[in-house]
Amino acid sequence: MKTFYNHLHAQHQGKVEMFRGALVPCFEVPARADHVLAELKRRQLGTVQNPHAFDDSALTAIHSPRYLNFLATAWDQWVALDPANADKDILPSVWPTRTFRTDIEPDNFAAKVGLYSYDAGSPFTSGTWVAARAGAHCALSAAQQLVLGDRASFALSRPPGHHAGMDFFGGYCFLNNAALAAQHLRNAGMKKVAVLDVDYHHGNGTQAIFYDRPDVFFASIHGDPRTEYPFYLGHADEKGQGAGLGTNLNLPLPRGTNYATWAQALDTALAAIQAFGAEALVVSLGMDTFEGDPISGFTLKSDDYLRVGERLAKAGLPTAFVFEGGYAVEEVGINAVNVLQGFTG
Ligand code: SP5
Ligand code: ZN
Repeated sequence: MKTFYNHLHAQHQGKVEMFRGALVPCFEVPARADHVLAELKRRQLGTVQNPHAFDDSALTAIHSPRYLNFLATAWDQWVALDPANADKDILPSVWPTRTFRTDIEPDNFAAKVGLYSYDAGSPFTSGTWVAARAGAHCALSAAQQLVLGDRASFALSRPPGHHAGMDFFGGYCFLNNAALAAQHLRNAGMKKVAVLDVDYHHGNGTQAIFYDRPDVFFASIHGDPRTEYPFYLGHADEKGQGAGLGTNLNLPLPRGTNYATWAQALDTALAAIQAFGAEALVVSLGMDTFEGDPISGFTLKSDDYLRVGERLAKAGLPTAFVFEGGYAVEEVGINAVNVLQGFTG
């Protein structure tokens, strides 16, 4: 299995995020990817290479031009406000909620940041655009590897992607890597593809991007949004709309869910993906279902991830894994590589 990795991920290094009225150290740190890379090398699981180059137009297949333009210029706009801003991250503080207009991009920078985001937990830093773009290229390269005929591939990228929508960031995510990978497979001629999101948090961005699409099935197993982030999407009654009705499957589970129950949901999701007739699978591989995760509530153990990989392999589909969340930094490498090892056998 080929892994696509770019050291530029480390350019995205947030300082603090908003939590309960205080600024706390970021959970989504560069060391997460470093641990996965080290474990891949330690176990000699496949090869690691740099992503291929892609034109920025590859990104407009999923994201809006005005959002991409914002991401590309946000840091310079921020520092132009005040040179002292260079020492601080950008954190949104104002948002357009119901009854506000979102069709006009404000000139005010803080208002722009709010237009393109939905939480105060996702700092935008000096290196966020460079890292996110390189990460997206990892995901596109992993998808391309399936087009070339490989059984599996891995995008070891950060920041993660599944909370990012067509034109917004949030949940530590800026570009939706899994959606970009799925769209790349479609553009390459695969008629039906599926995204399976096993991150602890519902992949609201991915769901929204494909919600009315009949050609991309989205399935997600996650903490119940009534209590878990991202709160406002991810309920079981969200089934898709229009031509996409029936191509969205949410399997919310309560805090405290163990592997036995979680694995039943995984079988349900894989059966639906088979019934849909997907030709390839993109897995949003979040490792925050782990019992030791500091911000999540499931109780999966490290060995369980070997079984997860085995179950995914049984679906028999070409599979691109895309790294998402997982904040138990010391264990995230072992857990992620266990999935890949379980898959490859
Ligand atoms: C990709 C991904 O996993 N994003 C998750 C974003 C979660 N953001 C909200 C985090 C809330 C932090 N709660 C801290 C609890 C400390 N006890
Ligand atoms: Zn997550």
